[in-house]
Amino acid sequence: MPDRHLHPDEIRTLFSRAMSDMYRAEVPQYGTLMELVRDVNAAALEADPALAAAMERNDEMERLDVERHGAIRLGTAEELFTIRRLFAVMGMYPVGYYDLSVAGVPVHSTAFRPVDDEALRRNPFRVFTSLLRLELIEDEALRAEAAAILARRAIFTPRALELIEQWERAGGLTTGEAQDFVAQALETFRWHSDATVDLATYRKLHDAHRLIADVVSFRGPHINHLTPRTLDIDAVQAGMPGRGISPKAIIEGPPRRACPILLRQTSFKALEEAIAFRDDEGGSATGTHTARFGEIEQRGVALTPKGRRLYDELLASVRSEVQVGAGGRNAGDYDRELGEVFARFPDDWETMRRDGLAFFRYSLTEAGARGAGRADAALDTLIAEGIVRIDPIIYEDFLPVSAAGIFQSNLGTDQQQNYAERSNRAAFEAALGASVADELALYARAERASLDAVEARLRAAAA
Ligand code: OOG
Ligand code: NI
Repeated sequence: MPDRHLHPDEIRTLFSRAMSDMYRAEVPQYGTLMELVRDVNAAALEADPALAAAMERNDEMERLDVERHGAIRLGTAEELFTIRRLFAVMGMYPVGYYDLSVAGVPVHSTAFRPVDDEALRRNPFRVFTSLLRLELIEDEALRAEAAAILARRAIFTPRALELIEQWERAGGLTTGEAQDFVAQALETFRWHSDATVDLATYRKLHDAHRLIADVVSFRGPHINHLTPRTLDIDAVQAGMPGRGISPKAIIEGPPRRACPILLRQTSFKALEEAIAFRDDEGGSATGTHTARFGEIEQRGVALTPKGRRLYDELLASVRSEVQVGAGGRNAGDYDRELGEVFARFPDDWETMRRDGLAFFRYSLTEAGARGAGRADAALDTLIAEGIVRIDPIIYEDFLPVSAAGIFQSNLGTDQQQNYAERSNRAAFEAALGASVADELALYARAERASLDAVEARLRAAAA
């Protein structure tokens, strides 16, 4: 009898733990940040029993301590194609298309993540995955050189490729195979302190864009940050200097609210790390490279298209009013403006629900479960009468404007560039070998399923 297959959710948990251990060993400040986040989360839950109860009810406690996302940047279509197959082994699928060229970053991206409720509850580990767009390099000779360098590298170990094929053939991996797979997959994400190019080539790539140098000069797509989830990002931001970490000037995303929406993020600056570059004599020359940083995030409710339009409109108005300069100039003005402008976004769950701004999960209260509700009553009535309860559906995805802000803060704010060619989702999906899922459809489906379950229970209670 063959050994039973390990569930993809369990392979994902093994992998996310291995990644976290590796990153903590490589970037000690990440470990410090994790401790700070753990302390802040414990204090937030103690100070807010309602939040603690809501998280219990929605099975969010289990995931909180293991929750994090990471990011990588790939160089070729083939790499993206294979990484999709690698993530599938762990139950992670491409969701969403993000075009960062609008922000002067020559990549487009997706997020690999679990999609169904049960898998998200167990471990929502996500990897924001970008593909370099070489076609956005203007210098033709440099573009050809970068393509040739990338064509020579192999970012997956032969054993990792074998195990991916084994998974595709057999529909799963045994426990032993899964452990082997995790160890092999980890190699793709590891940091390399030796570059594959000489210093002169690195500088040329770097002059075209720092991110191009980051992708092209190394043997693999090192994980460039791992982000734990906090319940109080302002407390973490304020607590960072006390633990020897200096955060970026502003928190990206919406302002602090009673009812959090979407995603708020902040980061600490990328480290300057020593790199051994090749030289012509077969020896090496020392230089530096900055790529790896730390980030934290606080997640709130997923917005409907209507809610998202309002969010985008308000944020754009703040950003056109106040520009945060290098070194955090105007950060105070920006935060004030953000708070004032977002007063237009309702800040209680029931108004947000009635206005169709956000997605919610519906369930029966205890009274509802005892059969106090009428199956034919309107939903608004059932909620008002305390028969049906609503809980926010957490936003599991990313925000391109925030992502660009994180990119910029790590690349130096002097790096603003505009690329003529824009969004090219079709090319991205062709490289991926699959289409990306529509995140809004996923939230709508989760909301619909909870409503159907409530209706069925009310009807059963009435019968
Ligand atoms: C990815 C930045 C995007 C986020 O949290 O929005 C991201 C990168 O720097 O490669 O991780
Ligand atoms: Ni991130």
